[in-house]
Amino acid sequence: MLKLYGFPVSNYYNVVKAALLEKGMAFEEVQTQASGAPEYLAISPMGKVPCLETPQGAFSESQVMLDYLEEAQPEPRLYPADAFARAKVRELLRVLELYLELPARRLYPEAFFGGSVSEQTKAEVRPALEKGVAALGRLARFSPYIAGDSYTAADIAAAIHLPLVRDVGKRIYGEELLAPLPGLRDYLQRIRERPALQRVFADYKASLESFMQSRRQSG
Ligand SMILES: N[C@@H](CCC(=O)N[C@@H](CS)C(=O)NCC(=O)O)C(=O)O
Repeated sequence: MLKLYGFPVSNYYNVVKAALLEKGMAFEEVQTQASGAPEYLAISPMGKVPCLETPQGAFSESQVMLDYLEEAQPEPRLYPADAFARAKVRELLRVLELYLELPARRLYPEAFFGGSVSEQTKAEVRPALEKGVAALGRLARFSPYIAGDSYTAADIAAAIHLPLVRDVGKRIYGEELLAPLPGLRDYLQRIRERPALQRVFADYKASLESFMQSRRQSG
């Protein structure tokens, strides 16, 4: 059986978990924190979560996991069959990770964990996020899904990463950084209704308090 290493507050873990649930694949969740311990680095070379263990071995990187799951079990599809349409979904996934989630992540210590981030970092991240939002605006269709008429892996990533980017904007800059994406609010509400995402968000909520406590204890 597949084993998914990570924890239910990790957004990248949750993307893969939602894909497994959408596909109805059997998997075991192995509660794991990111770690530099040699035994974890042996299965996740950067020490990050998630890590996916398969009967043939383990590997890291959530987008690689999404590809693997699609190849291992094509139905129900999370990528279009057409090569170009599939490339557009992967383009959305990259833009969401590289140009929205990653810059926003630099602000998580202050936005979510009671720490502080330098004014310089805030000044650097803001234009980066604005550029990422503009890029997403050029790609997102919301008609009714982010890539067009079918629900894809990019919808899962959007449902999980974009609320974090939105909250960072509000908490750090006091602004709606995602305002240039008309239709986003309704779209997010709509896709959150999917049972797989409901389960992921319910598990997230259930473990948030103990996660925050452990962050506070570790300083
Ligand atoms: N590109 C990676 C990002 C994974 C990632 O950043 N995970 C976070 C938890 S949400 C993590 O492990 N952080 C600890 C670290 O960066 O060392 C993926 O898609 O899996």
